[in-house]
Amino acid sequence: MRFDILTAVPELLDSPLSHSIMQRAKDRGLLEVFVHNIRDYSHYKHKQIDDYQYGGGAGMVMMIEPILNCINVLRKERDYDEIIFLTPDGDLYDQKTANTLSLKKNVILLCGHYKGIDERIREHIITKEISIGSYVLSGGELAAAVLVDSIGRLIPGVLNDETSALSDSFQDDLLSAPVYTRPAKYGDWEVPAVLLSGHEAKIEAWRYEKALEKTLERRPDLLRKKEFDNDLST
Ligand code: 6GU
Repeated sequence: MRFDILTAVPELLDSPLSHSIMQRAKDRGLLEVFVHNIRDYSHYKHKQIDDYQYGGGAGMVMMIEPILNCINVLRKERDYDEIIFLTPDGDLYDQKTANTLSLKKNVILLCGHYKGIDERIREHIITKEISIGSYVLSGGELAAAVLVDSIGRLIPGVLNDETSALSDSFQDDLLSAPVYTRPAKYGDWEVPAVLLSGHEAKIEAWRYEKALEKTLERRPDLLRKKEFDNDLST
């Protein structure tokens, strides 16, 4: 899978996608990430990329031309399945969207900045608008990194144990059960006995119960969604 990320601040994306699982995915040739500086595609004086908004008001707006120049250079080389704009007023991102996007081949991520981008880019070029949560970031770069990470790890072969993505929180609309490692006893902090029992069925049942408990306590909305999804499939 290939991501092309368009940004006015490419430095923000240097590190988050170059370690751990993301770096391994790149090394294995399963994930490619290219970061493009929108400024390099500006033909205006001083490589200008934004301007005052029509109608007045505070905040600069990113202009059509540098963004479109960059996208057109990329589109000449390959077809893109999605051109996504990261914006706080986009559709709320979730695991289901990550799963869907992990099946795509070429995706452009456009990071907004300042007051926003010229609406005509959104109208005519963008295929999907995504927000990663109900709060405001200074720009779309951190959100783009969140997308690449959450989607990249779903590509077959990226995770070492193929099943581990399946037992992630949210993958089955349940939060994860607690986990423990050595030592079995740390002062008077003890690992639940069932996990030391070697009884696989009991361990599985315990984990499911704990996952249900935690979900009920912290995210009852996920259980209602799960019930609803089950009703639809029966
Ligand atoms: Cl995608 N961008 C910005 N600037 N803020 C956000 C966001 C995106 N998602 C949540 N807040």
